[in-house]
Amino acid sequence: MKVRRSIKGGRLTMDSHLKEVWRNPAGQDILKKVCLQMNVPAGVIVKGPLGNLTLRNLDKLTRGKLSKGFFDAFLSILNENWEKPIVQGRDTAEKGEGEKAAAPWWKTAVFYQIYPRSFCDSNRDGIGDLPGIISKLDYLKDLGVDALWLSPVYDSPNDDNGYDIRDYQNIMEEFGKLEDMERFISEVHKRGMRLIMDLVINHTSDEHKWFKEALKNEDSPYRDFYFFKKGKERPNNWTSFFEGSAWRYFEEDLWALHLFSSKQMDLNWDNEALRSQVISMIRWWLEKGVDGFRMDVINYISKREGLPNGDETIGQMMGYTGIEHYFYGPKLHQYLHQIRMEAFAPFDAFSVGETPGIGMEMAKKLTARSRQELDLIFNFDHLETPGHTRYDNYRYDLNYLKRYMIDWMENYGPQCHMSLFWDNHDNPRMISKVDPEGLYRFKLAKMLMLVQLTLKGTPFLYQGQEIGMCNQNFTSIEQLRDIEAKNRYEKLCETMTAEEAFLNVLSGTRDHARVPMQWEDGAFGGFTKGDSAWMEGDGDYWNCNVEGQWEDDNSVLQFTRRLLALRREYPLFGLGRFRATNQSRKNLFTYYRYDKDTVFYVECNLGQKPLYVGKRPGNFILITSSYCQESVEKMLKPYEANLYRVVR
Ligand code: ISL
Ligand code: CA
Repeated sequence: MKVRRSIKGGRLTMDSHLKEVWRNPAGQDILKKVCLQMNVPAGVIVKGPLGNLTLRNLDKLTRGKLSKGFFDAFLSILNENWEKPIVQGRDTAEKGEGEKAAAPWWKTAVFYQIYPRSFCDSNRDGIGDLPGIISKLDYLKDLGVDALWLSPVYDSPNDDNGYDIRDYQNIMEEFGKLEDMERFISEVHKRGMRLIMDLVINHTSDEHKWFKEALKNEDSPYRDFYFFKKGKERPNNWTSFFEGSAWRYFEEDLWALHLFSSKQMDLNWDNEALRSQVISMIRWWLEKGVDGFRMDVINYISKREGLPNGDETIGQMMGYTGIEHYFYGPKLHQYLHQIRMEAFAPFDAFSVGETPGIGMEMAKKLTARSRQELDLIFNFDHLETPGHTRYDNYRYDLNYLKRYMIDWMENYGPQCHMSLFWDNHDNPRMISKVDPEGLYRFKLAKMLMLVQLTLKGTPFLYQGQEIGMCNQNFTSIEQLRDIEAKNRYEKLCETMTAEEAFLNVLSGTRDHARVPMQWEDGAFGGFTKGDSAWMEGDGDYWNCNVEGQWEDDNSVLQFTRRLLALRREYPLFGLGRFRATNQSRKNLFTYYRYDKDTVFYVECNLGQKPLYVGKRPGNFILITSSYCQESVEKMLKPYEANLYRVVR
């Protein structure tokens, strides 16, 4: 068969040049990712002679190492997304200075994520709950955050701590009742804050009534809400994020798809009735006054038709087989736009999509105002340095974070807005990845806080970050609760000793971030007044807790509070311009944030060795420092971070 040459009609083929692939948003993101892993500057492809290679040449050069499946999948994704990337400044929805007047609230807001199971227990059963959270709202208000993101509180059998929903319109018994949720919404609003809920709509629990009906009755309209397949063999080779095949066997040759745990069944978004039921459910919550949603793995909702086998090479590279068929699926943009128009827009609700694997160009398409899909996205490329995964035991080099952030600050475009986060409920604590021994724990916590709160975008703090909570010294698998960690441990035990398996799991377990919040230096850190907690950490609350830090002006907590107050006073932190200096100097991260009236300057030592910096001009007025006093000797101390105001 003769293949059409090049990009005629927008289509890319095996005869397209890498230069042309680069012009395609998905193509650019994927090439960037490959280059990053190979430690080759991506510019080589656009500018250098490599850009003239065709995909067919590449195939020959790699001597078939990249399979046909690899190129097929690559080309499908590219051709589903042939439109030009969003060009900076061309978005008509908002531009330059005019943007400030019209900027939506979330562009200058700071969010705080609450993991309800571990925040505060009100009834002594050892499990955090809604009344417990309500009792801490004054604290959050005093801290100075603008909005809360609440991880799932819906009715759930708790296979994955609430990310497996049984009933979207009810509350998990352990957390309270629907009335508690309504009271929570109104108490948040009373304090002038906003609230977003977690929306898990890629999958439901296998105990959801739709799934139960579908399983029981072949002719049920709910059958097509999920991916059921009949046959002796597994329908394809996709793997689950939580180990093993992504297919669960039910009796009589019946299989159903689950990308996560075997109790989290994937929903079929190609079914129109499913879409409309989910949309009504979202509206039901918005009518209750919720201000928006964080949308769980939302980029996985559109699966490629026919659910083709995943390419084994990609599977090995990414750690999961099949991912190329759903991480940026053919109808993703269409479904997001539908949800936006039918559910979010009428309420002017805010949305942040959790989108693992999405690169910058795809992100532009997902968040450009004019396209009406998502407001913000969370991707995770900054959480590990190139070549590492969450389960590697390594030291994170902050110079990578610097490069990554400068790239996004400069290239994401004025019409797009970034989410800024270091920690969440799915990852070990950032300060522990950078400084595993904790030698400079609180200094580092302050530096990272300063960076997070002064870059352009919308910061999301995770509970405990404001006091510098860090990873836990878990000593046995029995202490862990997370299904991902437990499944991984079992799997690893097949090929290594229990000790080795535990050490591997220890590096990456999500439980580091899920231990109870450390409120005071008493039993269970004040999280519960009962005699047990659903999960226990290593007793770190004795030396790191809210109560102690509240009294201490030099604490991470008070430092955070001051920065939050400053951020409130100056919308330029969310909206203004960014200019990095000293870009090529290792361990030195410096930048200006400014608008037409005000200029701030941030200066950080990203390492543990003292770092020489030039003399600051006299018109740099120190606003705050991660040390009690800034270094005067032109040397920055370990992880020293200073914020200046520049007076003209
Ligand atoms: O951590 C990952 C891979 O190493 C991710 O795939 C992670 O599972 C992904 O970010 C999805 O997370 C979200 O959906 C999961 C849930 O377990 C997580 O807590 C949630 O944040 C399934 O609902
Ligand atoms: Ca409780």
